[in-house]
Amino acid sequence: MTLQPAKTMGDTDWFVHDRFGMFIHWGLYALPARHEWVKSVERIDTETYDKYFKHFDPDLYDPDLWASAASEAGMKYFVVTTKHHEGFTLFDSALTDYKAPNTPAGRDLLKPMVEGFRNHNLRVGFYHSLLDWHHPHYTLDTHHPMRDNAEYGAKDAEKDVRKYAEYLHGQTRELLTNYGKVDILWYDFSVGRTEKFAGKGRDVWQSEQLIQLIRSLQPHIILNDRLEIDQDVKTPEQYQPREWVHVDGKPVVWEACQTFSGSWGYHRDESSWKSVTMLLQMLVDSVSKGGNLLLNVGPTGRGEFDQRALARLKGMGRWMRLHSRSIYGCTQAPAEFSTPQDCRLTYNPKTNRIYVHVFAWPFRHLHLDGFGGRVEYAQLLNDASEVRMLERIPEESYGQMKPAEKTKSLLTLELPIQQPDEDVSVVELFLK
Ligand code: H79
Repeated sequence: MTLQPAKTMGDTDWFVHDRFGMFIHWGLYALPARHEWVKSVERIDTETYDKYFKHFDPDLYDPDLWASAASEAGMKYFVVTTKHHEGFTLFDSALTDYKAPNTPAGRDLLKPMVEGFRNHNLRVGFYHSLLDWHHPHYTLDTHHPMRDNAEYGAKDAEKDVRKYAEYLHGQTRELLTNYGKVDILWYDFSVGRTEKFAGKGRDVWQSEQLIQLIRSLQPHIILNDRLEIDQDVKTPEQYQPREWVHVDGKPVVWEACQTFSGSWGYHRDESSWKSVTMLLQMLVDSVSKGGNLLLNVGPTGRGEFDQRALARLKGMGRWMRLHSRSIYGCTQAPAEFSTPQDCRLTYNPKTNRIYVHVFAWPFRHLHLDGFGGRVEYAQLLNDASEVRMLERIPEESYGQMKPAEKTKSLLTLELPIQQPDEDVSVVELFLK
């Protein structure tokens, strides 16, 4: 039996099939180019931060190029920051002046992006920050850039955070009304309380009413878990969970979000970029535990994916062209098949095939416990070359083990000495 999460309100059928999406973090923070949290980390006041608003001019922005890079990498959906914590919106909101149309960009940047990605058959998702370091009624909390500024903090008493909630609901209505069908809404995030500051969660966001509004506008939408009320998907951030994510003991739909290099916004000087192999292993690892991967790109202030991002997307696409069969429509393998050391298994229940992803290439033999008598045929996925199933394991052939000592459940494959694909090699097993 394969694990199957219980149905939720949103339509997750396509989501758990497609498995691989692109996150896009694009905002004013592309200009400082040293983390999307720069305003908070460096405690920059809004007046100073304004220089990025005045100079935001993405002259090379061409969403068709972004969408084709995503599509060629094998991604099937995208989620873009309509607003991040800094408060700046990429779209033409009637509720604020702090938006792309009022920068040198001079226009709604979201609309052409949605069109561009739809043209490439990618599903559409919006990330929207619950935090807002620009809104006049957003009070201080432990992450706010002005958290140490007593003079600024004194004004909190005059603020009405309910007005901020209205603004949040209003922008949500705009996003779900003016851009056609939206497949995913990805809020971020609820702030814990500290000794000095109150937290912000479902009471401040008015989460219940907000969810009602969302469902009334787009009932099928996939809504994440960060309004402090779980909905359709759990979202582990910057880590790979050890096993299928469970809530109250039950498996749920989940999606890991990961970066190329640590920062989500464009970061010029980061040197912690992951390799193509590591990124593919993260994708495989997610699917092997019944989850998705949402992999982030931070476009530059000129409106482009930089060369480091493009090179990795290309590398992933090269692999996906030959191996996507082990990703799309796949999930965790049934429990009776155990995962060999250094491997990840995925399983397609429709075709009844198991995919063995070999992360560290072994010397000639791959021993599969639980597979004995269950496999009709085995091949390498990249070139459909047969992988022979051994009747007798080497220990038997050399008389070091009597046939009776080998368990029936064991299947041994004979692999070539040379690893067939330098990224992640895959053996496709056709089950009986
Ligand atoms: O949008 C991306 C992040 O900016 C956002 N979620 C993803 C999708 C996020 N919000 N909060 N967090 C991530 C966790 C907070 C991390 C922090 Fe830090 C640690 C904030 C301050 C210390 C890392 C280092 C981020 C800024 C400095």
